[in-house]
Amino acid sequence: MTDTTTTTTSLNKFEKFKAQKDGLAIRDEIEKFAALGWEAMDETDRDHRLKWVGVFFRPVTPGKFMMRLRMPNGILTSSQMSVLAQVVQRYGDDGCADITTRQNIQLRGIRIEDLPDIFNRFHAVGLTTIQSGMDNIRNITGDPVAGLDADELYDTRELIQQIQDMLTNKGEGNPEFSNLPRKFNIAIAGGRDNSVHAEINDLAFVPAFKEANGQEFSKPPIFGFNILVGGFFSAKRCEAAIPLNAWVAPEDVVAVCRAVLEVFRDHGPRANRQKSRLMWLIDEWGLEKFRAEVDTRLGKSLLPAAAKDEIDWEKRDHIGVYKQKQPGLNYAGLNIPVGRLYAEDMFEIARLAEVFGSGEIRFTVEQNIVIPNISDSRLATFFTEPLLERFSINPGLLARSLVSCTGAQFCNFALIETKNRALEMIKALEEDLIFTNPVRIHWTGCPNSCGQPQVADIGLMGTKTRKNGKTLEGVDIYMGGKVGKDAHLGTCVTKGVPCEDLQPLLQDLLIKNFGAKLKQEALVIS
Ligand code: SRM
Ligand code: SF4
Repeated sequence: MTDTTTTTTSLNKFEKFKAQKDGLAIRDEIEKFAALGWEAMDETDRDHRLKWVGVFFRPVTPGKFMMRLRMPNGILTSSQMSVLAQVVQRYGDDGCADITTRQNIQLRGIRIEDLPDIFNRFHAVGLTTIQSGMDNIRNITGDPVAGLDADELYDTRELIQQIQDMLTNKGEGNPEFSNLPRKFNIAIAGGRDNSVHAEINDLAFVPAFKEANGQEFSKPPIFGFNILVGGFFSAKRCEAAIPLNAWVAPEDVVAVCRAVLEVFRDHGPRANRQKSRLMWLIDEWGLEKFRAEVDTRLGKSLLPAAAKDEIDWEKRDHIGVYKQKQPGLNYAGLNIPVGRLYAEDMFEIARLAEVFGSGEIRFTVEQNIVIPNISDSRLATFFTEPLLERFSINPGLLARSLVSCTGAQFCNFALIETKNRALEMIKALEEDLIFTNPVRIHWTGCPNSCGQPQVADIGLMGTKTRKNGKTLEGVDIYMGGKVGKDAHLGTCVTKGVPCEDLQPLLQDLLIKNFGAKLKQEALVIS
């Protein structure tokens, strides 16, 4: 039976331009655009279709583009990092990079005339930006300590690479998945602490053991994943992912991703972009029909979910130095304030990874980095590296958990400036208060929620607010986000606080709800 959802509804303007020319067609036009220059380009190509190759026109800084990479499982090599550094270095003060909330990196200041050269350089070191924006599948997140953590249940690295290779045709571009109804997020958790925020992805896999079937009780339980579907944030609606009531063995995960995406691609609602994410299709069909359609595409029935999953730890932030499962080796988590890097930083990180580790670098969804494979004997020298003064392995308890989206500096959706404001606020709060535990504060510049305020202890979402007859930058405050075991989303508790009045209010919240103490009081008591 053919579903009529996509054929009977009218198309929005995005669907129209996608139908006129597939975004991936842009791959063959880069040389032409480079010669033409950004001002003479067709606007739809420039503002939208370039995102299919990860190139984002920035109306805030016209002519200076952003490039979004793909970093499966958040892993890159020191030579890749050096190439990224070289690219931003050529733009002087305009060039910088941001580690993103999807374990990924974005470069800034990019000139369109340089794209052919940049793509050649990326190709030479195995980097790709393909299908990283617009109606494509975003960077696939995995455990940042996959393969290093003695307690891990599954090393997510290879599986995530396989999924990316399937979805992007090994980074060259895959027209099968270049016209989804909307963006799509996939995550795989490999440990017990849900390091990927599984609950906020359209499709997520969480570790779960399944009893061997009826006749085989004597056999040990089999490792696999329970599947979650439909998690997403948008300006109009935010939902945690729900169980699909299905379990999958690791060897079938790639096929399940393909099946779910085919269903979404062919049946997902396309009329209204505010109602196009996967959950809207699940709402329309009901979970049973959705699951049955996935089974059909898969060519077999998914097994029912395992009775429980294995997420039973609090979420770790990996900041600091930790023993690896490999004897004599350690990984170091460095705090990168709000994920912002400059060329010199990137060269230095690449050097540290080469000199002290194995040349590998990893990103976390908290916008920090991990350098693995540092031997015990090299640790003492590693600790003396000047870069650790800026990118600390032992930062303040607010600084270590701070996350911020791009905000008004580069993003035209932003209602407020975020990154610099977030840093200044943390500095001021840490000056006045003493903390006993980290408090996770996430800033996001608008209701699109790229900075995930709903997963934070305190989430700050940019808004415009009024005070004394004036319109000011303000925030809506979210609280109650729980990550790791029993993850659930926080909700809005206060609306429209002017940014200029925020510091005392946050101070109060931190004292009342998170055990912070005023430094002066602590001194008097002691
Ligand atoms: Fe996002 C759009 C930045 C993670 C929800 N996001 C944008 C754009 C592309 C808008 C634009 O063109 O300016 C932002 C680019 C600004 C810039 O110059 O950097 C942008 N999003 C980001 C990043 C860089 C935030 C960060 O500082 O880390 C993250 C990049 C991730 C990556 O590597 O791919 C980023 N965005 C997210 C997340 C978090 C996540 O995935 O865990 C979300 C919420 C989760 C979700 O998508 O369900 C998110 N971004 C959005 C939305 C709302 C989606 C919706 O369904 O309505 C938009 C707007 C849109 O797509 O229409 C958006
Ligand atoms: Fe831009 Fe809004 Fe996303 Fe921040 S949350 S990066 S301001 S779209």
